[in-house]
Amino acid sequence: MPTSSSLILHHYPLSPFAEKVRLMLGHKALDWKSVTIPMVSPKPDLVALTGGYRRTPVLQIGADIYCDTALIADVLEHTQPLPTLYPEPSKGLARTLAQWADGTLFWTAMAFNMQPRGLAQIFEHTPPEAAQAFRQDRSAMAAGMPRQRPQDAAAAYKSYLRRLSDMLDDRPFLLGDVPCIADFAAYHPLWFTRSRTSVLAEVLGLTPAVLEWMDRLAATGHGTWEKLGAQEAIEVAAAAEPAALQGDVFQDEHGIPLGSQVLVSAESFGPEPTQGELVAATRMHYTLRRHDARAGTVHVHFPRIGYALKAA
Ligand SMILES: N[C@@H](CCC(=O)N[C@@H](CS)C(=O)NCC(=O)O)C(=O)O
Repeated sequence: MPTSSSLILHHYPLSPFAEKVRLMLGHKALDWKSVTIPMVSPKPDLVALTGGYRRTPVLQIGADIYCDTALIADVLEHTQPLPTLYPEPSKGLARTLAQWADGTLFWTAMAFNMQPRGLAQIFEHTPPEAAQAFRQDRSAMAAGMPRQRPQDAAAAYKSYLRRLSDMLDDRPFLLGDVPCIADFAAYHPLWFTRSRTSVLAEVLGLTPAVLEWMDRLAATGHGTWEKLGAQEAIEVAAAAEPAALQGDVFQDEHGIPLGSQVLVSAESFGPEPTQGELVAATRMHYTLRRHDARAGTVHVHFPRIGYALKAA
């Protein structure tokens, strides 16, 4: 069982999905270390750990590397079970609502946030090349994905905010008296509007109950953290052994046996695959074992939902 002080989050301040994890760390009052990663590729120090995956954030515990916030939430729950992110009796509902928020709500909010006025605010203090590099990097990541225009996104965003507001009519959090995974997932795209593209934040004023709910979640804080260098994080991995795998390591859906060289990649947005030996495919997660010249032997973990597994 990892101790909370061994948690290392690879992230950058502007990232909404990172804000989701920072708040979950606060919710569970955890201690963690913070490695700041670049906002755009190349990310050589991160990729030394992940073997290819470049999205943000990534959680490291020793030589175990956890990709995707849905998986990171499960790892935090295991590390510190209380307060739970999955209160009964609405665990299934909470996960399903969180998936909607991380997908539909996130992409709608970001299509709205990234309209020219929002982009101008994000990059107002940076050289024009930084904005250009960001646009190029993100359009390469989004190749093949449907693109929503800001005008269409604005209408959908307002509807989604009204739906969230309806849910908050008679309760402080989306599914009850305490926050659950759905609250953290629905919060982060709205946090971006409110704090990073605040020139557009009047849209949130239409639903005051949502703003009050955001204040309640923000009060959770980010737990206790200190900075760590990227090279030091790699040294932590190199000095550690991956944690032992749990018993039920194989649910085969692909006809690819354990021990095979495989590629795992996100189904959309950021197709860079990670290659390694498939050492576990549980009901919910894949684990790839790989060797890196700098990080040594690491286990890289992915959720099954949202990721494609192929023979290398
Ligand atoms: N499903 C992923 C989505 C992660 C994601 O799309 N993160 C954005 C930042 S908020 C990203 O990776 N952007 C490109 C980058 O940071 O390089 C998760 O839950 O972690």
